[in-house]
Amino acid sequence: MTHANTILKLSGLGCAACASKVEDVLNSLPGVISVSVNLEESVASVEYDPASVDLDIMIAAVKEVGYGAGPSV
Ligand SMILES: [Cu+2]
Repeated sequence: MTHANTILKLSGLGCAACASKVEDVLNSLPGVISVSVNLEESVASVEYDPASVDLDIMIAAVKEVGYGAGPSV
């Protein structure tokens, strides 16, 4: 399994509960290996298997739980 890392820019996070909601939904995606959300910077750092999951899937999953997400660049 190959590993890749990406940073997602998040929006709409109000508190630590929002951050853990985003963390949970990303962690639930097949192919996501680890997730770390930084609430102050509103970013999620994701380690994943690019054969199983991609940025579009992650962004859609975050939007589904009510927050904004996009690529960091
Ligand atoms: Cu919150």
